[in-house]
Amino acid sequence: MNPKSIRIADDVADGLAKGQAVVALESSVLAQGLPFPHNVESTRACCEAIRSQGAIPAVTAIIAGTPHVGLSEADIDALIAPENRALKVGPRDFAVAVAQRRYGATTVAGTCALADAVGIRLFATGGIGGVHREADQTFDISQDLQVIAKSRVAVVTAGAKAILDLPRTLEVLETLAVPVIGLCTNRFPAFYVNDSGLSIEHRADSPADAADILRARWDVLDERGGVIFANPIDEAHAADPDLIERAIATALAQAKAQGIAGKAVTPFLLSAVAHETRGESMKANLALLEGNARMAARIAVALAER
Ligand code: PSU
Ligand code: MN
Repeated sequence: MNPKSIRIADDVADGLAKGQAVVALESSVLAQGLPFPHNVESTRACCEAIRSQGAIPAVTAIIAGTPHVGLSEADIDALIAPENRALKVGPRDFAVAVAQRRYGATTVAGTCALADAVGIRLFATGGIGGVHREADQTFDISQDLQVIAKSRVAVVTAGAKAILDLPRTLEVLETLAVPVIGLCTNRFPAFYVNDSGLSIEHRADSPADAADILRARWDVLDERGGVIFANPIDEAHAADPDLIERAIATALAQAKAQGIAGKAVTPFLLSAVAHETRGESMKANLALLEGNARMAARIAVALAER
């Protein structure tokens, strides 16, 4: 992607030019993921968490046809304004959003592509997309996995979204040669819950150790692709696993009955789970977003120290 096509906010451009720590944030969670006002409050809290560690936050989106890295408050208001009908955008939607001067809220895939293009190496999200349950029937595998695999970006994520088929998501990440590193854990987290029961081979026990892995991948070995840092939600904010699994089963049945397909699946399931758990899943979602933002900032700061 041509970096000249991207409008970079002044503080972000300045930070990148000086080699300072910068952390990208997605905007799909703003426009499709969380209801107002939690969406705006959550993004503000994530930006604050990043600043508190000495890094610069950069929310990405397409604003009236121009890709942006670093949004103003006015950009965020415009992105979530119902009349602007923001699209959920990954790289496959970029050309259409630009050509048609649309607003686009970037998914993990979209955010990775924009971050990579401008040289932002750390990205904090809630949970990446992956292989959906029954993907053997639907072929529904998130664009996120392929784009992470080819972007020079490290994604800090609370595992993958719990609505997914987590064992198969890990298998596809292996196929795509994406390293998955547990942060202070050898267990793959399950978004709202800190342990999916699945093991992951590699771990890093500090931001400095995490940054060492990034330097080895990108500087020493000169490899192109991304890295996943699996950061479990802290115990105090984790949701009850049985409640979550029951809610997911209900949500999946509703999605099937209503014929929900394609990119509508993930937003539908997450909001159905929030409804079924009377907001418990959303509370966990807000906590893990902020925790991931803080951790990504720590790793970005460690990476910037040379
Ligand atoms: N968080 C939400 N809802 C979402 C997403 C995040 O609460 O829709 C976005 C993320 O940006 C993630 C994307 O990258 O959903 C995955 O969607 P899909 O499964 O369609 O690839
Ligand atoms: Mn999909």
